[in-house]
Amino acid sequence: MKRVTVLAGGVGGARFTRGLLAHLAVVAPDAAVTVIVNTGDDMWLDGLRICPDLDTVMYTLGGGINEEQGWGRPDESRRASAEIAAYGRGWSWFTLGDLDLATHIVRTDLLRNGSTLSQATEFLCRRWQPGVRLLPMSDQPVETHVCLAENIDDHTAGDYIHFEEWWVRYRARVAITGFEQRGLADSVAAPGVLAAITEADLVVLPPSNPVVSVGTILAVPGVRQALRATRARVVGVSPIIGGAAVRGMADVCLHTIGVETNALAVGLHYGARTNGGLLDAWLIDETDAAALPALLHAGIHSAAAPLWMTDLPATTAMAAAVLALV
Ligand code: FO1
Repeated sequence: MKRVTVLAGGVGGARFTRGLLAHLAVVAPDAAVTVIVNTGDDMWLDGLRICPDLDTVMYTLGGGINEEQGWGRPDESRRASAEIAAYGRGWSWFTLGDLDLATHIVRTDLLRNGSTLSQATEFLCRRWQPGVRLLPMSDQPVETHVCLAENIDDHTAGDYIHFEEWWVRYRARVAITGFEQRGLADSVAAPGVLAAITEADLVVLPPSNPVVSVGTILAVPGVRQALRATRARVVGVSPIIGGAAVRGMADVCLHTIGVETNALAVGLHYGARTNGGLLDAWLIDETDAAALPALLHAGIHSAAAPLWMTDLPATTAMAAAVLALV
């Protein structure tokens, strides 16, 4: 088990990877982990390039995360964003803490001076030392937008708003008709991304949002082909426990693309590798064990284990269960 690659979104993927690193430190100390991160949540705000999932993984693995929130920094203040709001600028409902702002300022400075997102990410990681190679899925900008199905505030049905406005301002409670991932078709996998998949010994789809996080990475041209071609075993971890999304509003996202919110449906959505899909194996929570026969019947080698990511021992045990599957 020398090379492990994780395709991660934000909080769920970051917490799982922290457990994976803890487990590998014991069973495979010389393993190298690459995390390919969703950049579809990224946006320009206050003239700064915000990369929520890259920062969440970097802070979580680098020891700088606000543990309760799962994003941003602990012991934050919001003096600068209050001043921006006083000018009537920015997104008053989107917290850009003073410490977090420094990350966006440094990244934007690097981008404006010719760095790619990969290079800027590598630079930021020199400080945080996440213990993994952190790769954006693409160096081209990709932004997930949602199409509103109803009027709200100054938006009307049919308008597209950025995913983060839907997710944070409206808590995904405003009906949408679908997602649009701007820039995705023209995007190119960032340097090292496809090789990190094809040359891995193990690829993990962690319990991130299967639609807007893992799904976005899978839609980058070449990624699915790399997953189909890789010599690695591809193992997924269900983000749905007992018919409910572990985190965030993944159930709303799944419903929007016509996938039921349960561990079996998401496993079938990713599909069995022996049947044109992506998964060699699928880890579900013990409460969903009744789905095991159907998953096996679909050609997906599966097992049940506790999947609540309550703390580091829990995520470490999850990682052990993933490795035991292959
Ligand atoms: N999530 C929230 O629910 N409220 C916020 O105000 C918020 C601000 C924020 C700022 C920087 C950042 O990197 C992430 C932030 N997030 C916030 C989390 C973000 O919406 C999620 O991490 C992902 O975009 C979805 O997984």
